[in-house]
Amino acid sequence: MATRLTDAERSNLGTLVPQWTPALDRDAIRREFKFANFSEAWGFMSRVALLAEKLDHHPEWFNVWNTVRIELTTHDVGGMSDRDLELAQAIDALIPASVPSMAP
Ligand code: HBI
Repeated sequence: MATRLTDAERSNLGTLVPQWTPALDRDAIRREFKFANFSEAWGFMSRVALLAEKLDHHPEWFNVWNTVRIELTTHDVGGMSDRDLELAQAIDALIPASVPSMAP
């Protein structure tokens, strides 16, 4: 069961998920990723898809060539929840180890 983010968590997003920004038009967080090419972007999306299935929480996303934009929100609570933070942190943990062009 997802829990809607509290006001304290909302004002602390910069610490909890520093790479993600609040969407301006809805109650969601978003992050844009740039890869070396489409193949790398698609490989990343495949890894995120497997992760999402495991967590039973799914991204809304958009891809053009080397760019992937992800938005996370929770339909079940009508806005951002702890499950969005969990998925965002798990996605961040995929980077950079599994993405050659994003390795340090
Ligand atoms: N993914 N982003 C997101 N939001 C949800 O509310 C959600 C989901 N994946 C599965 C899921 N809910 C299930 O718990 C069912 O409600 C379908």
